This record gives sequence, C-alpha cells and structure tokens, in this order.
Amino acid sequence: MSGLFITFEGPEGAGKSTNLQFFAAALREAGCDPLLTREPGGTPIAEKIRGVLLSHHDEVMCSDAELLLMFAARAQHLDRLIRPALEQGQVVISDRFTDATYAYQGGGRGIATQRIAALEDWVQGSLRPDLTIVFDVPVEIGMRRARARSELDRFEVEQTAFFESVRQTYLDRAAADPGRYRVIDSSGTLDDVAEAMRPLIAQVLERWHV
Ligand code: T5A
Repeated sequence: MSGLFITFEGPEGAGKSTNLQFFAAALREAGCDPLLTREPGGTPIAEKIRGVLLSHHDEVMCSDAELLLMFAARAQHLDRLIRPALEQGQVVISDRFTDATYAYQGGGRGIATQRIAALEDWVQGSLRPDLTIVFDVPVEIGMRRARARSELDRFEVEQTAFFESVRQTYLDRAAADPGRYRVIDSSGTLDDVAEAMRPLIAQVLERWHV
C-alpha cells in the first residue's frame, strides 16, 4: 500500500478530535489533503455499530460482544474506506483504531491481549498504522473536559480505575514500540499541544513527498 496511515489515540478528553483538526489543517496548507475518519465508525454500517457500542442499554453488554462489535465495525471500515484510500496513496488519519481496543477492552475490561491480537491479525492482516500519536492526559483532567463537553456515553461513565488502566495501556504500548508511537502531553493548553505536533506534521509531509 502506498498511502500513509496515521492514528490518533489517548484516554477520554485527551483532545484527539480537536488536535486532529489542527493537524489536518496544517497538512492541507502544505498541499496534502488527508482522509479523516474515526472509530468505531467511519462508514454507514460501522457508524450504526458505533451507535450500539456507545449508547446506554437496559441490558449489560458483555465484554466479548463489545470486543467483537469493535472488530466488526473495523472490518467494514477497513474494507470500504481505509484500504481503498491507502491503495490510492492517500494519507488517512483515524481518530482511534486498534490501540483503543487494547486500551479499553484489554486494559479497561481485562480481555487477554492474545485474544485481541488474534482478532487484529484476522481483520487487519499485516496492516498496522505507520504512525500513532498518543495524546496523554491525567484521567482527572480528561474526564473534567469530557464532562464539560457533552452527556457521557457508555464508556465515559466507567470508574477512575478503568480509565487509569486505559491510560497505562496506551503508555506501555507506546514505550514498547517507539518507532511507531509518539506520546504528546496534552494536559497543557491547546497552543502547547499544537507546538508539540509541529515536528510530527513536518515528518508526515516529508514521508508524503517521497
Ligand atoms: N473505544 C473505541 C473502545 O472502547 N474500543 C475501541 O476499539 C475504539 C475504537 C469512542 C469511545 O469508544 C471507545 C473509546 C471511547 O470511549 P468518542 O466519542 O469517539 O467515543 O470518544 P473519544 O474518542 O474519547 O472522544 P472525546 O471527545 O471524549 O475525546 P477527545 O477527542 O480526546 O477530546 P476532544 O478533542 O473532543 O476534547 C474534549 C474537550 O476538551 C477540550 C475540547 O475543546 C473539548 O471541549 N480540550 C481542551 N481544553 C483545554 N486544553 C486542552 N489542551 C484541550 N484539549 C481538548
């Protein structure tokens, strides 16, 4: 595949969506028009699955159902949107991808890493992001931002221990593969975060021009 696949990750309220818009605008200014997408979601069917995953239900969703729905949405997203765009040489930026599954269903819900890895191999084959930016923020600050922004979805009502584990899983994964991951401290102002992203924007443009 000739495109570039970039994912934005991090715990709740880390500022991924906000900073993704800034990142994409900087790429556009340089003449690169990235495809922006998100998970769960990104296509009409995957967005319907997102609705099931994020909304509150009278029935408790079991962890395996949650995991499988994440990968069902991902399979559709990859098949209909991500792979075709990468094959055409596009830069694709996804607001969350499989690292979120390791963090939330693995770290948060306690599903074994090997199970997630098996589904990752099945659904993605050898496809992995070229660059993953982890926006890191202490749980308390992130949750304060999320609460101030909108009503809490099915994940956002979890307890602090769940989110601590999500955050730690992201940091552990980033530390284990510094070639793919970059961690940005997003507890400061939006200007601070934008500044921290500049070298990454330059790197992406450099790779895109090759
Ligand atoms: N999920 C997802 C899984 O469990 N497994 C998976 O495999 C996948 C793919 C998705 C949920 O699904 C779960 C994880 C999620 O819980 P979502 O609505 O897409 O749900 O939720 P998030 O991705 O978490 O989106 P959030 O909006 O909560 O977080 P963001 O995108 O990190 O934060 P953002 O940019 O919306 O910012 C939140 C607020 O904070 C402010 C913003 O203006 C905004 O109001 N803000 C800042 N304020 C001050 N200083 C800064 N530096 C700020 N940065 C942002």
